[in-house]
Amino acid sequence: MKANKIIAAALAVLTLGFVACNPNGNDPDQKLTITPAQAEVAVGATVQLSANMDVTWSSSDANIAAVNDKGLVTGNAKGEVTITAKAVKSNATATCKVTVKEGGVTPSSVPEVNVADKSLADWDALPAEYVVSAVCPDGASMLGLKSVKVYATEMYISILAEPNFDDITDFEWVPFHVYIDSDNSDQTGGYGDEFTDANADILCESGIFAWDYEANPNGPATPAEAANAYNPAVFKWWGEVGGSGWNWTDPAVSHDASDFWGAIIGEGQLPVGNSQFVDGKVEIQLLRELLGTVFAMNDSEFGIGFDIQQNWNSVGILPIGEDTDANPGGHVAKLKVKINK
Ligand SMILES: [Ca+2]
Ligand SMILES: [Ca+2]
Repeated sequence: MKANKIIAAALAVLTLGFVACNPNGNDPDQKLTITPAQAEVAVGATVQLSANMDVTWSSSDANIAAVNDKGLVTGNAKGEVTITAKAVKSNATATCKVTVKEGGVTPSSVPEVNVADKSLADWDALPAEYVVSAVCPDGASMLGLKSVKVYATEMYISILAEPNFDDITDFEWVPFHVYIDSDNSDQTGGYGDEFTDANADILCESGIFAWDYEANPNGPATPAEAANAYNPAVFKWWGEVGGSGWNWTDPAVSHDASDFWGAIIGEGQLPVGNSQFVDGKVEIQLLRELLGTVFAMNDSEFGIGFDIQQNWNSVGILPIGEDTDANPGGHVAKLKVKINK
């Protein structure tokens, strides 16, 4: 696929550029992240932060919000603080902006998925009417994705994806693409290559598995060893409405190669997403609130679809139907997700 070759070329160029200053390459396993990336708490209430490694926690102003050694933040007075996590084994730091609101603010009753708990039980507790699923039929043209579930709130898009490890065997870099019709409109967006509705406005691109060369010089023994933080580069559709192919960037920002890293943020910069690998599945959370600072977002419903790649070729698409003479490729429209709020 042409788009993949261009992405691969851009990756190769950027990899060369980064080698000199980053001996670890682009290995996101080494990157400290906090979940959630930002939070709100009422005076007298608490909110739990999590980090993806052992850290110490500190607050920029404990009079406004204090944090304990487990990442539990307590709101003390109206205001804003920065909570900093510092990695025990390195000097890496990551921050979370916490806004404390005055008492009387009722804590949101909307449940969120937790992508730092090494558990999928939280999915069972979500309101079923807001959880959308797709399962790959046996007769599909591509079997690399067994199933996905999607759940969205005003803050997050949460995704549970199950790769098919018969098709995913080379863990050097396994791209997982998320295509979002953010405004729920066929009058904007494009990319009809893998779905019948060519209306995607946003493309999120990152790997869900990447081989950590330092930890596993001979290659990962298991998918868990290759599991990779999903912090995507985010691209905007700028081809013709309803078009196909590689038209993902923002010409209003720039035309140069650096823009291939996305319309708003790129890999390894501001956290857009987070993820964990549990029981053969990948739990991903995208910060919908942050996407909304750049993209038009429908506030009640949106469309979403996915592909997974092996050696830069798509081997799985969801949703997908059976591959038939009437519908070669079995392409279908993206899933529709209602936002719980
Ligand atoms: Ca979970
Ligand atoms: Ca659209």
